[in-house]
Order: sequence, then structure tokens, then C-alpha cells
Amino acid sequence: MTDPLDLRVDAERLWARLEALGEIGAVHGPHGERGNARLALTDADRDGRDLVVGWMRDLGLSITIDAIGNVVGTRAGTDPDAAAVMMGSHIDTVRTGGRFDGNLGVLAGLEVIETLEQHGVATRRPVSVAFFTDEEGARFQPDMLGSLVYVGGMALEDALDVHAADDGTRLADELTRIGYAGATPCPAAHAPHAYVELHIEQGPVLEDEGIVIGVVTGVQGISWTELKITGQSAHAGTTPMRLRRDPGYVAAEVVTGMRALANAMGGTQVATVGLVRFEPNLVNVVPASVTMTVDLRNTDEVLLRQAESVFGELCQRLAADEGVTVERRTLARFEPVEFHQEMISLVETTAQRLGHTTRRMPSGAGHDAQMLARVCPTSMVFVPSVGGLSHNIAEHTHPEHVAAGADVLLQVVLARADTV
Ligand code: HGY
Ligand code: MN
Ligand code: MN
Repeated sequence: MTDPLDLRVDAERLWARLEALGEIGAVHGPHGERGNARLALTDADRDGRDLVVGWMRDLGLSITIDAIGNVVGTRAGTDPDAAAVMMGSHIDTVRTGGRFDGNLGVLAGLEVIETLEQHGVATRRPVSVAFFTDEEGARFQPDMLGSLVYVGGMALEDALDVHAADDGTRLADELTRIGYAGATPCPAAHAPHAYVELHIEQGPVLEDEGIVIGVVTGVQGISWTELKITGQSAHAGTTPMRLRRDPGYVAAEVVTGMRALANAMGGTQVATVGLVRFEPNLVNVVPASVTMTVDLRNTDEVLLRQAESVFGELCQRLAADEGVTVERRTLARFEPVEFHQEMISLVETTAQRLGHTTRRMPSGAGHDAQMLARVCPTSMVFVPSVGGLSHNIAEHTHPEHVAAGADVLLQVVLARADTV
């Protein structure tokens, strides 16, 4: 029998599953890019869920689906009362997503379990793999919604009653429609013993520095705001500039103002306007209203609050100058999260034992791990993103890095699950 410390995943089997899941909601680009569009609770998300649940069933896992649609597959340990070591991530994607964001963490978790099964490795603790509902938050805000409910950070009723930003669809209705309104209560009755998530970095750092494994120390703070700017619709030709109350102009000032804010603050401050919707959106009509979103992030909570207050002051000044109203709605607000020191060190020493280069780093992106960190010792393993690209159908991670990340995940899980 192989010494558990020498166990490695079956990289081809893992890659084949990534390819298979990547065919669901596949998006093909003009230069051979192969991405994914599986917005939360759409038919494509349902099909992806069905595929992964089928693989869980094939592995003989006990499967739970909870009331917000989180799915957990568990391989029994020798001690039925022991809390599980959990791996996981998400399989919903943004509309222009890649095949690795989230998918890698879930399928690598499945691969770890299959490797244990294949080699007859028994563990005292159960080992589970989860995919959480609506991690992206692109359709239903906030992001990490499913894992937030899972850990008790958002009331189930409030989450079920979230309406999609674009067409107003109610989350609970979509969950029922795709057949994933589960019977298992949430928040979860028991916290995992530990949680570890493999994820692509989604940025340029590891690739730029030639490092294979990112040892993730935490997640930066996230602030999502929706603005509804209301002015006066008017004729584009007859209305003198001095009489205009143009929400489109205010929106443009917010876009450039956020870029200027991030540049002025420097450090880890980032600012993004990803959504702008004009009404009535016609060539010869001064807009009546504009709906837009602002995504601000910083690793430092004090600086993030500073950025938010500069943003708020800009909105007030623009509203007064242009004679429009600006209504603000918070879509997501999460403070920076520090992961568990022992788990961080375990990822680091494990990766180094396997011969991989490592560097410690915070995550610029939000992850389900930042919610699990509220209830159990948690850390993450990053692998490089080619060109630092993600939330782009060209997203790619080299097969050898996928295998390296999955092997680190396997060995971290074995270290916490107590092999017998
Ligand atoms: O927005 C994020 O950071 C994540 O992709 N939900
Ligand atoms: Mn992700
Ligand atoms: Mn993402």
C-alpha cells in the first residue's frame, strides 16, 4: 500500500472532468478560447450541478442538498462522530467565465476523494467536497451567497427573497425551478473540522514571479454598491446644456472618479464600474435614469472605508451640481478576512514538501473560503492563471499547475483527516 504521504492525484482524470464540466454552458471565442457561462440557478447551472452530483453518487458519497442549494458530498471516516475535513468551491460562473474559476476547487476535491478511495486509504474524519450556491453574485447579490447562508452570515429567508438585478427574478423561484431547493436545513448544523479550497489566482502575481503555489493568507475587503441616478429625460437636440439634468453625465463622472480614486490611493485599492444601464438608452434622448454598480476593494478595512467615503462625497457633489438624485443600495459588503495561521502554514509546508515554489499572498477575489473561515480553520491554495486572466473566456491554467494544486490539496486534507 502506498504511504499516504506519497499519494498523488490522477491528473488526467481530474483534467477530463474539468473538460467535461467545461462543456456545460460552453462559450467559444474567435481565437480558440473556451469559457463558461453558467450564471447561478440558470439551466446551465442546473446541468453542471447534475453532472457533479452524478460523479459524487458514482463515488458512493452521501450527498446533502440544503435549503439554499449548497451541495455537500461526504466520504465516511472511521469515526462517525468526527467533524469532516471539507474541500469545496463553486461551479456557477460569470457570463464570460473560464473553465477553472471555482470548478477547479470542486473537481479537485472530488479527485482527492477518488484517490483516497482508489488507494483504500481510510481516514478517521469524514472527508467532504462542497459546491456552494451563487458564489459569483453576478445574477443574485451578494457574492458568496450560498456559503454565507451556510455559515449563518445571512438569514435563509433573506437569501431566498433576493431578486436578480437584471430581470427581477426571485432566487427562491429559480432554486425550485432547477430542482435544488434542498431539504437539509441551513445554516449548517455542524461546522467542518477544517476547510481548504483550491482556486486559480485570477491575477498575475504567481505567473510573473514563476511561483507554482500561492499560500493564501486571507481575502481583501469587498464593497459593492448599486447607484440609481435619476435626472430628466429630454430631447437631445432642443435642450440647451444649461437646462439639462443628465444622469448619463453623472455616471461618466463616477466612472472616471473611481479610476482617479484608485490611482490616488494606490496600494491594493481597486475600483471597478462593471455595469451601466441607461434608460431609455436611445441615441436622441437625454437619459431619464442610469443604474450602475461600483466595486471597491482593499486589503485594509480602514482604507476601504476611506475609499467608500470619497465615493459617497463624489455622488453627493455630482447630484447637487447636475440636479439629479442618486440612490445608493449596498449589494455586498465584506470586511477583509485573515485565514487560520496553522492552516496557512500547513499549506506552505505541504507545498514545499512536494517540491513546489511558494509565496504567501492575500486573495484579490472573493471566495467561499472567506465565509467558512467564520466557523472553522480555513485556508486556500492558489495556482497560476495564464496572463493573470480570469472572468474572461480566455482563462487558463496549465495542466501541471492543476496537478500540483490538487496534490497539495490532497496532502493537506490527509494531514487534517487523520489516516488510520
Ligand atoms: O467577485 C469576486 O471576487 C468573486 O468572483 N465572486
Ligand atoms: Mn471563484
Ligand atoms: Mn469568479
